[in-house]
Amino acid sequence: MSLDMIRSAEVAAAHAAGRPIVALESTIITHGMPHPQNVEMARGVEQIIREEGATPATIAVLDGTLHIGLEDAQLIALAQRHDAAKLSRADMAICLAQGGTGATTVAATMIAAHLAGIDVFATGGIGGVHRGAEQSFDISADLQELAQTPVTVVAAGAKAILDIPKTLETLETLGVPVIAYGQDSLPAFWSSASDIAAPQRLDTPDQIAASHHIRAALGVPGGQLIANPVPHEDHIPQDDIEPIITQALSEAEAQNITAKAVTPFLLKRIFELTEGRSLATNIALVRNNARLAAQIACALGKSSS
Ligand code: PSU
Ligand code: MN
Repeated sequence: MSLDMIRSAEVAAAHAAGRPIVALESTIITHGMPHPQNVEMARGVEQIIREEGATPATIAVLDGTLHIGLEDAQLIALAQRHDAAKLSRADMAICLAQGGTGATTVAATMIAAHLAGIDVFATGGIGGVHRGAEQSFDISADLQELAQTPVTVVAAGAKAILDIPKTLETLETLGVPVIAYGQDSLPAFWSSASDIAAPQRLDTPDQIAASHHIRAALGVPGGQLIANPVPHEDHIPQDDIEPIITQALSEAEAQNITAKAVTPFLLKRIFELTEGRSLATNIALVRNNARLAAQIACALGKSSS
């Protein structure tokens, strides 16, 4: 059985011409940010990718069809829905089979991007090992996906609500390269630096494109995680954000928030507790990641033949 996959007009034209394309996820739109900032972010990010000479492909499941690139009206409608499912690796086929509508997480977006021949994907922060995972066993499927699907993911590191050292250890076990862009320290989502040294460092889009190609030539499965620091003028120091994360985590525990609801709950509470500062930084870091992802996609195009 073949899968019905619809490319937006813009993505179809870029695909036919072999031009660089950058995938974008949709869970960040439906579950990561409030309306209307979510749709402003999504459209702004697409525009940055175009300005860098690549084509944006926001990925989602709409009424049982996998969309690679959304038309503007579809993006606007999705951003207003409150009933879109959060689709990870385990959920996507069921949503498609049932004719449902859902937004793709990092894991599901990687699967769809690879299927559509897209090598690079920009997001905010990946999911990872949650704090207290030794009790809850809550480890995002994003990590396993990075180990098996060959897409280069540009993020501002793992979301700082997570246990960053355990997330790094897990990625190391899975053989996923964690590459800080242009600095030695691992970025920590809202904060441009942390006291954790990044396992790897690269300084140019060309180097990242080269290592993407060499991994494929070596026959090593899986992707690479590019940890791109948020610009310093938009960053929130770790000392400012950490007490707020701690408070949001204790509220989540008191309210018995579990499984897929944890990340959206924490992002929303941190947004409220910082009076919007965390959201402004989240938007800034996604925009910064989109720019780098587009540069990597262009570099991959130059070096593919
Ligand atoms: N980046 C953001 N905001 C988000 C996400 C990423 O800036 O909301 C989403 C991604 O879709 C990621 C998901 O895959 O959060 C992780 O969810 P979980 O922890 O339930 O695996
Ligand atoms: Mn989880």
